[in-house]
Amino acid sequence: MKLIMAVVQDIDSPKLVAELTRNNIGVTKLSSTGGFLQRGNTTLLMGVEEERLDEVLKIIEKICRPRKHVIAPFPASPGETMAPYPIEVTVGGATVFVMNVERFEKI
Ligand code: 2BA
Repeated sequence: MKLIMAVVQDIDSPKLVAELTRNNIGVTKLSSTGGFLQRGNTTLLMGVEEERLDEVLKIIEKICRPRKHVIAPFPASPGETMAPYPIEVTVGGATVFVMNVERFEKI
């Protein structure tokens, strides 16, 4: 069994959760915050049998779109001067981690 942890944009999360659930893939949704943008995003946990791993990754890829965000000038760290110009970053589609599950039980 594998544990998939996917960080996705909030805007993609309802559709993705619905599609995973429709396909009988168990999913837990956590509210999270990106360290760089300090904006809300969504982290999904999915425990899946190895045979279904590619299927789940394809669903994530189909639904999660990369989007550009322009961020206003901000200090790199407290006390530092502002970056002099806005920065454009591309967020997503999704940041996905796949981990081996040593043991899985529902008690
Ligand atoms: P954030 O940390 O808010 O990052 C949002 C986007 O900002 C990133 O998109 C990337 O395009 C850009 N970015 C991040 N760090 C940067 C830096 N030091 N310099 C310049 N640009 C930077 P994604 O790469 O698609 O990441 C989306 C979200 O996925 C991240 O939100 C974070 O919550 C998560 N994430 C990404 N890589 C991760 C990792 N290695 N471990 C844990 N979470 C990760």
